[in-house]
Amino acid sequence: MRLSKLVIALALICPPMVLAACGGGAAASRDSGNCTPNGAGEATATHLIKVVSDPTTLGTYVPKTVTVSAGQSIKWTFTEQSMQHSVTADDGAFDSCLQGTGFTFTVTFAKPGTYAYHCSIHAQMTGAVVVREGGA
Ligand SMILES: [Cu+2]
Repeated sequence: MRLSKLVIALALICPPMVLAACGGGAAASRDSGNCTPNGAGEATATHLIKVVSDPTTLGTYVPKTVTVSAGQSIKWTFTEQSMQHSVTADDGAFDSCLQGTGFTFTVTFAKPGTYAYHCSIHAQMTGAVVVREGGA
């Protein structure tokens, strides 16, 4: 009886949005489903993209399109305060999975081409990376 009352008290103290923090969950990434991040590296990024809130589309990438040279890296920084988003390549080449504020995700683009990506839960959130031939 005592234990169940304690659990109920904790549930009342912790609103759903911060329940994970209250519960002491250490995981940096709280994925929905069975998503496993892939494609990330530790390279020093030459280009930065912010993942931010947007009144119309819930979230957006700033800037939405970035052009880099082959071999360069992009770092996405999640600054959204109210909900999680992902950086998910349309072809599956990279996927941050759903992440919250403070998460960063760096991808190195070795081959020229256009890499479209989106947020896995907000279809209206889209972006693209255009990779040109690397300079000598
Ligand atoms: Cu999103």
